[in-house]
Amino acid sequence: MPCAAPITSREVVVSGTVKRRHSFDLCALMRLPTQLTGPLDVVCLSGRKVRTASEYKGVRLSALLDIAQLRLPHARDFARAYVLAQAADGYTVMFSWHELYNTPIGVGALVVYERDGQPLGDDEGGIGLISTCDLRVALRQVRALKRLTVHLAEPSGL
Ligand SMILES: Nc1nc2c(c(=O)[nH]1)N[C@H]1C(S)=C(S)[C@@H](COP(=O)(O)O)O[C@H]1N2
Ligand SMILES: [Mo]
Repeated sequence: MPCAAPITSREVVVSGTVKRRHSFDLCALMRLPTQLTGPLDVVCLSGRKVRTASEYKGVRLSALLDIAQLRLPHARDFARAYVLAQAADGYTVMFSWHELYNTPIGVGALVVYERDGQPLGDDEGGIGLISTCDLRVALRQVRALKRLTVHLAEPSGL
């Protein structure tokens, strides 16, 4: 029986409510300022340890958003902006603008392409995402990151 191909990503598209839709392949990511995580336990909500890594290398998620630039009807609308990070298998996690730009979470939210000095292979998803300041890192660790889509939450209409 043939093996299923692993889900993998070689390019991340930033779209949605942005001024300039942008796609970043590995070369484009590697040209941006890099950030290293330091040692990290990747733990799921259940407490199960998925892996221990001595270091991931990547670029800040907010750096990609800065390049694409949010498209805001009113300046204050950043307060209701959020980003969906989506994987090749449909796995989706969310970051709010405030988390990324107004809390320490943003400093540790990285689009990653290397672990422990080795490129993330196709069997490990290629390009991924990790949020190192989360309490349980495995959940917002996205394998095979394909899309970052910016949205604006609907105001209440009051
Ligand atoms: N693309 C993708 N990423 C994912 C998931 C998934 O189903 N698909 N599951 C998450 C959960 S719940 C866990 S525990 C970890 C498992 O890590 P691993 O798939 O890198 O081993 O991946 C996270 N990232
Ligand atoms: Mo998990």
